[in-house]
Amino acid sequence: MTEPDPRLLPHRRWAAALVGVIAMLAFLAVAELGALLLGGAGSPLVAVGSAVIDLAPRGAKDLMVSLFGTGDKVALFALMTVLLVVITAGAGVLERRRPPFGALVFAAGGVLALLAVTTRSGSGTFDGAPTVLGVAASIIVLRLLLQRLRRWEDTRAVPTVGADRADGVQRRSFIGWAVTTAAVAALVGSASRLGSASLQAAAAVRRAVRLPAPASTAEPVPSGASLDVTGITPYVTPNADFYRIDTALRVPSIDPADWSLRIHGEVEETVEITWAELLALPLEEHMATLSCVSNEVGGDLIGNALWLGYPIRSLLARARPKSGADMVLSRSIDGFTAGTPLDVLQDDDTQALVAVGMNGTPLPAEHGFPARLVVPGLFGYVSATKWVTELEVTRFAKAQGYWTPRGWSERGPVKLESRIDTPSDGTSVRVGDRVPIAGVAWQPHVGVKAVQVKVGSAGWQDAELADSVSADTWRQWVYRWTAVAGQHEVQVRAVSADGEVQTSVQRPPAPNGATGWHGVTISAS
Ligand SMILES: Nc1nc2c(c(=O)[nH]1)N[C@H]1C(S)=C(S)[C@@H](COP(=O)(O)O)O[C@H]1N2
Ligand SMILES: [Mo]
Repeated sequence: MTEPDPRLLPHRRWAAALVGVIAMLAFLAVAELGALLLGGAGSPLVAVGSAVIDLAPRGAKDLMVSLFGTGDKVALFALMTVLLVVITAGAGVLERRRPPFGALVFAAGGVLALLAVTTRSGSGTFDGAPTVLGVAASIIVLRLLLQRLRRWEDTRAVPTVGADRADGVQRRSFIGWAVTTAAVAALVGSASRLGSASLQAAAAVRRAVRLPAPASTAEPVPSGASLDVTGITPYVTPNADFYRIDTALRVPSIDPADWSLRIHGEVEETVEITWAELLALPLEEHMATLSCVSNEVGGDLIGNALWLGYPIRSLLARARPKSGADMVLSRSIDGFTAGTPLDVLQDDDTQALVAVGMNGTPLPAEHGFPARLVVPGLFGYVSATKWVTELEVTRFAKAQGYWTPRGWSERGPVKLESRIDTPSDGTSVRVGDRVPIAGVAWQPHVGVKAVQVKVGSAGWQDAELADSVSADTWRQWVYRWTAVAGQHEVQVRAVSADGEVQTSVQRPPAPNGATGWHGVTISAS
C-alpha cells in the first residue's frame, strides 16, 4: 500500500465524503432510470429493500413493527438511507486516500444489489442491467469528482504566486461539478422512481381486472389447425411473443375506471360508454390474425390471437352514422389515429371488435389495455388502434389517419402472403433426409385454400395444409421434401380462397404492404 499523499489536506475529508454520497446518488439515478426503461423492473432500491425484509430475523421485524407500527417500511428505508450515506461517504474518503479501494466498495455494493435483483421472484433476463450501469456511473462520478477535488487541493498545497486565485477557480470548479451532479442525479432518480411506481400501480390495476365470460365463444380450435413440425410458428401467438408496433415512446397507462369510448362526429347520436358498461355488454370471442403493413416478405410483424370484445358495428348502430360518412377515425389516448372504411366496420360478416381481451387475459399494456380495435383483413395502421378512446365518424375526403400524410396509403387491406418458417435460410441437410419445409400463409378475411412450394427448378408442388379455423386467420402448411444433392432455392406461394395466386412481383412495404415470394436456400450433401 502506498503512503497517503502528503498534499492531502485533512479538512478536505468532508469533501471526499460528499463525493462518495454523490456517487451513490448517481448510482441510484442511473439504476432507477434503467428500471423505468425496463417497465418498472430491476430497481436495486426495491430489490435490496425486499431482500432485507425477507432476510431480517423474525425478532428484528417484530421490533421494527412494534417501534414504527405501519410506518415500518418508511423506517426501514430511512435506516437503509442512513447506512448507505455512512458507507458511501466512507468510500469517498477511502478512494481519496487509497484508490481504488473506494471504487471497490461501490463495486462490492453493486454485486450485493445485483444478487438481490436477480434472485427476486419473477426477475427477467435484463433486470440486472440497471444495477450494472448504476455501478459504472457511480465509479465514474466518484473518480471524476475526486479528480476535481485533487486539483483544488494541489493549488493549496503548492504555495506559488497567484495560488489564491487558482485556488478559487479550482474550488468553484469542484463545487460546481459536485452540485450539478448531485442535482441532476437527485432529479433523474426521483422522477424515475415515481415513474416506475406509477407503472407498477397500473400493472396492479390491470392484474385486478376480471373479464366476463364471452356471451358468444369462438369455435374451439381443431387439433388439425396445428401441424406437428418443429420450428413452425404456433397457430396461436402467445401474448408475450406477439409483435408490437406503435408510435408510443412510453406505453400509455390507463386506469379503466377513468376510461371511456366516445362515438361521435357525423352521427345522429353521440354515444359514450364506460369500462363497466362495455364489460356488461354481451362480448364475443373471435380468432383473428393481425399484421403490420411494414412487414417485409418473410418478416415476423404478424400474429394470431383470440380476441374478446364487443362488435364495433353494434356501437355504430347505436350512434347511427349519417349518410355521406364513409370513414371512422379511431383515436388513441396518445393521439395516434387510424382511418377505417365505415362499411367494413358495419359489415355483418366482418368481426370488427372493440377488444378488451387477448388470448384469455386482459389486453397487455403494450397491446392496448384497456381497449383496442381489431379488424380482420386490414393492416394495423388503418384499423387496430390501441388504447382507443374515440371513434369519430367522418369522411375520407375530410380526415386522415396518422400514417396517411406520412406516405402510406389511405386504405390498407392485408395482402395474400406466405412465409417459410423452417428450415431457416442457409440450412444444410444430408442427401436422402426427409426435410419438412413449413410455415404459415394468410389473407385475413379472405382465407387461404392452397399453398405451393417450389424447390430449385422443379415445378410447384402442393403443400399439405393444416385445418382452416376461419378465413380471418392464417394457416399452417408443410411440404415434406426428400433432400437431393445440391444447393436449392426454395420458394413458397399461396392461393387465396378467391383463387388469387400470390404474386411474385416484389414490392416494398410502403405505401400499402410488401409483396413477393419468400425464399430460403437449403443445401444437401
Ligand atoms: N395507439 C396506437 N395504436 C396503434 C398503433 C400506434 O402507433 N398507436 N400502431 C398500429 C399498427 S401500425 C399496428 S401494426 C398495430 C400493432 O398492434 P400490436 O402492437 O398489438 O401488434 O397497432 C396499431 N395500433
Ligand atoms: Mo403497423
